[in-house]
Amino acid sequence: MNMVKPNDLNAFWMPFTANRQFKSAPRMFVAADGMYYTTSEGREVLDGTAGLWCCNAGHKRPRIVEAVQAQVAELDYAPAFQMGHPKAFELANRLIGMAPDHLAHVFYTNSGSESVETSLKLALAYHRAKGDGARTRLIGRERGYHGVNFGGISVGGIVNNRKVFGSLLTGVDHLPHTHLPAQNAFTRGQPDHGAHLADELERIVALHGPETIAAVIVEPVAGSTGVLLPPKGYLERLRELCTKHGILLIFDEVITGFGRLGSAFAADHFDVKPDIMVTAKGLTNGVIPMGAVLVTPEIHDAFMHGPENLIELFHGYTYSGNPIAAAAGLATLETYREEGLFERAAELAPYWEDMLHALRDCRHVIDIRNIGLIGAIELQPIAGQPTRRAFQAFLDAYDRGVLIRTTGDIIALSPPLIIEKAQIDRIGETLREVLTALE
Ligand code: PXG
Repeated sequence: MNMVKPNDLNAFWMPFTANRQFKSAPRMFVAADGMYYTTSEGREVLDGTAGLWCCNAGHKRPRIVEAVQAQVAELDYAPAFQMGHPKAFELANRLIGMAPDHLAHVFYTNSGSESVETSLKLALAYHRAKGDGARTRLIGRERGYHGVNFGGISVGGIVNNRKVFGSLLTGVDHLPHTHLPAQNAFTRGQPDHGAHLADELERIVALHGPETIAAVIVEPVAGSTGVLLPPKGYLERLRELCTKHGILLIFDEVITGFGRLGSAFAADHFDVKPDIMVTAKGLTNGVIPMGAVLVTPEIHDAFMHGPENLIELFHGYTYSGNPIAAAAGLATLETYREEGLFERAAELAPYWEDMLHALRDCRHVIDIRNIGLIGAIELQPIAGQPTRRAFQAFLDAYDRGVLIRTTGDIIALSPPLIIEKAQIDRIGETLREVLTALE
């Protein structure tokens, strides 16, 4: 038997992490409260990223803590197939109550990745249920992030997430990304240029024939790829074209959902109606894994045929609608409502925008982008060493007590919606110090 010390870091192969770098100088969080993490050395670190875009109400929120504690003591697990428990239904109703009016049914998953797979499978099965089974093609977008499972990386467009994993799904095509720095750099909010990129869908439709295309999936605001905002008019145009050609439009709202843009969902913010909405993360404030896919009555009802005692959709997870996740979800939505956190995000957004754009004169900065409580600062990469400069900024900010995220040479920020103005100032001051000292 291998003798492994309890504090040996070797056994855990960490996800999306520079494992060898981490294990040579570990960064460990041992507690969290409100806007702050506590490190294993007892240092406080201001959370500029809501964990990984998920703790929208901040940390250790009493209502959520109590709900999870009570639920685990009352009903720990109920079979997800052919059995139910009340909170999963209650949460579905709450979700439908806060979602755009045209969405009426909820399918539960355990993560953003599973929500994406579920949405793609639903799109294919829906067309087939309607007798339109030739619609099998899925359209994603360059630089899109839709989680890490095979469907998601197939429609996704982040090269490193795809290239070593084989041939992926067949029958997938991609829209161009919408990042046009030459025209749009340093735009506050949605950029003016690029709506025409949605018309590329016409080209893809012409190439394959509209009757072969099941769905288009996009992030309303692309997060993981480094915060790319939809140009003005772009999402509206995509919606028009999908409707025109009988293609389902899927919004992946894993990061834009639950208040990040200052409204419940990006679909509300942009006033564009997707046929399917993919969510996770902020649904439970990151406390328990859970995702939810919201669909229209048309999609749901297309399956509700045939003998009543037969299963209508052969899809689901052991933990779909898990009681503890459902309890966490209910308490989370109640926390958002009670504290008016989505409105708070909308109110803070201009202050947030000013903090970010004040960094324009800092060294290395080549673009700044923002919307709601999301921000991105793009740095000039060090020649021949992409990602190195931003990663150093991440380490330096952490040493100075502020948690940021980096992707490529882009600093991405997405603080909990409970952030105070003084904490926004602190993020700005810390970034200025970091960028000034950065090689
Ligand atoms: N879709 C979108 C749009 C996402 O942003 C997923 C799907 C997958 O969710 P899961 O729960 O399977 O991880 C995501 C996840 C970052 C970062 O810092 C972003 C994500 C995850 C981790 C880090 O950009 N997004």
